Amino acid sequence: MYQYNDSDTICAISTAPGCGGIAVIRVSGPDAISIINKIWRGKPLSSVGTHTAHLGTITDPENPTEPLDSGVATVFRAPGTFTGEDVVEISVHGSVWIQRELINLLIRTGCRLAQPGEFTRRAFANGKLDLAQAEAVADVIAATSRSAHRLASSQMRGDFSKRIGTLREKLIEIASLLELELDFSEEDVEFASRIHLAELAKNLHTEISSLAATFSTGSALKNGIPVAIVGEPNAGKSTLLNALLNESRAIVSDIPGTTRDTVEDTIEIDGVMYRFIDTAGLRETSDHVENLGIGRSFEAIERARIVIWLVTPDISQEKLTELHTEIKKHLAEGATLLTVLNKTDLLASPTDLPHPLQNIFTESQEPVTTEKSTQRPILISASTGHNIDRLTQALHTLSGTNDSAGADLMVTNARHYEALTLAAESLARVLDGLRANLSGDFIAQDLRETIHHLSAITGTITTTDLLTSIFQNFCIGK
Ligand SMILES: Nc1nc2c(ncn2[C@@H]2O[C@H](COP(=O)(O)OP(=O)(O)OP(=O)(O)O)[C@@H](O)[C@H]2O)c(=O)[nH]1
Ligand SMILES: [Mg+2]
Repeated sequence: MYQYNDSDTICAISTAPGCGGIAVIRVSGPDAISIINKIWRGKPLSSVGTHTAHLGTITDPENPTEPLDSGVATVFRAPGTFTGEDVVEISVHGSVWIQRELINLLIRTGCRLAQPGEFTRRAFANGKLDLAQAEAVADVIAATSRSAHRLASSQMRGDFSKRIGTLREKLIEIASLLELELDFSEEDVEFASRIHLAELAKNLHTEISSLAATFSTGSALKNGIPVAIVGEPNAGKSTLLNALLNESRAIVSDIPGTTRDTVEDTIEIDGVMYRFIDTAGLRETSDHVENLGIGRSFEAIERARIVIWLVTPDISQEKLTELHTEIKKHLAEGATLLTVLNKTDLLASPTDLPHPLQNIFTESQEPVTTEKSTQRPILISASTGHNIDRLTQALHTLSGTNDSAGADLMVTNARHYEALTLAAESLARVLDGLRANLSGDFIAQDLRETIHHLSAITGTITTTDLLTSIFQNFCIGK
């Protein structure tokens, strides 16, 4: 169980586990400086200024003849520190043994081992960060692409919290107008016109809903956008996966039905992380294992935000229609189907398309569904690499990173999404109440609920259980 006592001085290894050039051990709490002073040979740290670094030797007072290591202690004095407490970071040689010995020595000298996320939890407790910012610290550490990093660092800086704060203030304003009306209800005075309040509430509802709607893109950017590559056996799906990843990840052969299971890998292209999923070719077969694989291909379509449907010049009209219908049946809401013609190197000229493809690529753009789609079909050759860059450009357009409207303000955290959805729901009831001219009591209650949900995002209102569940997912030392 997570025991939280903020009067303890805590310590933890803050660098990655294992052996590195340097390891950093972080100590935070009221006794941070005095504890380290006891094991420090060099300038007494009690007399040094804040944000200063000092070379010295770490020595166990019980074994004074054999120093543990030489290292650098950086002293940060409260309150201007990450946790808001006195903090000392000791950099030592990155030996696993030195790290372990130093931690043991610190514990013997009066520190306690930090719980996961406890440094950040203390930063939150001491008002250095609000809850959404604290959560973003973990996201910044976990970011594996430019877009994921951009979203997380903007949230860590407080842009998202500021937006939530503004929404909350506007709601409080409406609430106070309503409360005022309640206070004077006996005198039958209406301070704010209901029409005006409904107008305000409606605008806020739109704002909250559209913020919540950014979650699907936000979470895809944070975790990697799932892109399924589907099509008939031998269409070149595995060849395309390998071309996109720039490595020979999946087996390619001219035997239809080579890929039996889904093959997944991630890669960052132009700052966006994609999770490409190569699938078993779609066809009727009596092979049991292959059929299991085809079942997984449909699951991959259902999970994908973008589906690349790879077709080849020799596809028949019948097959084209049949597959199109089948794939669309499994397409998730809001997902995009991108039809791509492969093996164009086999065509005498790109305009030399067989009849059924003429239909799909010239007259009808139907397979390319959403308004975000690139309207022109993409003609590639997975084996020569021709136009793969056009395909990745199309993916970039579909990724949502180009949506300029507050691209950095996206919901990436499921907890925030849930809170925004609940806030939108209770605000919708406020709106209904205002329109139905219900008594101010009822409306004020739903309004308070809306404010509560927004407050939970930034942690203005919080519970120990919530904090525990958030911080226990952090790594130790953060
Ligand atoms: N000429 C030409 N051949 C290609 C191209 N892309 C793939 N091929 C060939 O087509 C055959 C099938 O390629 P794969 O990538 O294994 O096809 P797949 O869609 O993964 O097939 P399954 O796993 O069986 O569903 C191989 O012989 C590839 O070399 C292309 O752009 N042009
Ligand atoms: Mg394959």
